[in-house]
Amino acid sequence: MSEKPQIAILGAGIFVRTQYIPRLSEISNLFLLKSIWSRTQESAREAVKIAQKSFPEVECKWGDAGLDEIIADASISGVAVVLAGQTQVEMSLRLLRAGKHVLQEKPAASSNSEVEAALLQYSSLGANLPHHPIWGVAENYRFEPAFVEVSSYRGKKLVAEIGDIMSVQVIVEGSMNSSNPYFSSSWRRNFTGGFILDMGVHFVAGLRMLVGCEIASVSAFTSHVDSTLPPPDNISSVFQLENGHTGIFVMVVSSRSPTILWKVVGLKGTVQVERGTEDGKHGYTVTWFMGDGQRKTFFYPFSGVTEELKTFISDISQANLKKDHSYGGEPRLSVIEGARDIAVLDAMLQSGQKHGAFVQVNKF
Ligand SMILES: *[C@@H]1O[C@H](CO)[C@@H](O)[C@H](O)[C@H]1NC(C)=O
Ligand SMILES: *[C@@H]1O[C@H](CO)[C@@H](O)[C@H](O)[C@H]1NC(C)=O
Ligand SMILES: CC(=O)N[C@H]1CO[C@H](CO)[C@@H](O)[C@@H]1O
Repeated sequence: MSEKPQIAILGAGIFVRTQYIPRLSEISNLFLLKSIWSRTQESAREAVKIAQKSFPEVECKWGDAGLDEIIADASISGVAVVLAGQTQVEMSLRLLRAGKHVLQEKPAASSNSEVEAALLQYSSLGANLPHHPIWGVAENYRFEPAFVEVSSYRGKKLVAEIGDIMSVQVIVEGSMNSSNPYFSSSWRRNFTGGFILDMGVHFVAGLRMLVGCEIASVSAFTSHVDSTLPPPDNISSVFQLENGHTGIFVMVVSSRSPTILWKVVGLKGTVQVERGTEDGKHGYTVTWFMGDGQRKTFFYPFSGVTEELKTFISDISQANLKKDHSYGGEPRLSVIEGARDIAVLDAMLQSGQKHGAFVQVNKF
C-alpha cells in the first residue's frame, strides 16, 4: 500500500469555495489536503473555514512566505492551481520546477504564445529533476459522462452510430449577466478574449472530444455589443476539421436565451448534447436521432469536476510509485489538451480581428 498523497490548493476564489472544496470532500478518503493558500490571509482563512468541515487538519497559508513554505514542504506532492488566468502558467511552472505535480485550472493559458513558451520550459525540466512532474489542466468537459459516452473518448462510438459526419454545430448562448457570480470577476474583465476565451475553452473541449478530431482552420467574426462585458462578447465562426469535415461555432456571452448545444449530423443519424436539468440535477441531455425515425434520450448529471480531481489524485499516486520518468498521467488531463483548446480560440479571435480571414490552428 502506498501512502495517501498530500496536496495543497493555491487560490481561494469562488471556484475553490463552491467546487474544489465540496468535490474534494466527496473523495477525501483518497488524499490529505495539507493546506490552502491565497495571496491574502483573509481570503485563505475564508476558504480554510469551509474546508475544515471535511479536512479538519488543513493549514492556512498566505502571501510570499506561505507560498515558499508550500514549495519547500516535501510532503506535498501535488498542487491545484486555481488562480487568475493571467498568473496561472507562471505559478504552475514555478511549482513544476520544484518537482510538484500540478493540476492547473483551465484555461491552460491566456494565449497560444504563452502556452507554447510554457510547454518548452516544461519539457526541458526533466533533466534537472529526479522525476518528471505531471502538469495537468483541469477541463471538466473531458470527464463529463455525457461526452465520454457519446465520444467513447476519441469519437469512435459517435461515428459508429451516426455514420459519416456531414455537419457539426456548436451553439452557445450564455447568461453571463450581473446575476452570475463570475460577472464581476476582475481578472476575467482584463483577459485577452474576455469571457469568450475563459468560457469558450469548455465548448471547444466538448467539440474536440465529440468529433475525436482536431480543428485545422477557422474563419470568424467577433463583435462587442453588450457594453457591460469585456470585448469581444460574441463570435461567429466556421471551422474545418483535420479530416475535412466542417462546422460552425457560435457563441454569445450574455443572452436572454440560455442554450449550450453541440450537434453532429451524420449520414445515418444525428446526435445532440445539450445542457439541461432533470430531477433538479444539472447535466447534459443526449439525444440520438436515428435513421429509422427513432429518438433516444439520455440524461447525464454533471460529475466532471469530481472525476478530473479523482484522476489527478490517482495520477499522483501512480507517479509516486514509479519515481522514474515513466508515468505520464491520464491523457485527458494533459496540459497539451488544454493548449489545443486555447489554440482553437486564439485562432478564432485572430480571425475576428482580421474580419474573418482564414487562420490555421496551431498544432500541439
Ligand atoms: C491586466 O492584466 C495585465 C497583464 O495581463 C496586468 O499587467 C495589469 O496590471 C492588469 N490590470 C488590472 C487592472 O488588473
Ligand atoms: C441573467 O440571465 C438569467 C438567465 O437568462 C436570467 O434568469 C436572469 O434574470 C438574468 N439577470 C439579469 C440581471 O439580467
Ligand atoms: C458577429 C455577431 O455574431 N454579432 C452578433 C453578436 O450578438 C448580438 C446580439 O445577439 C448580435 O446583434 C450581433 O449581430
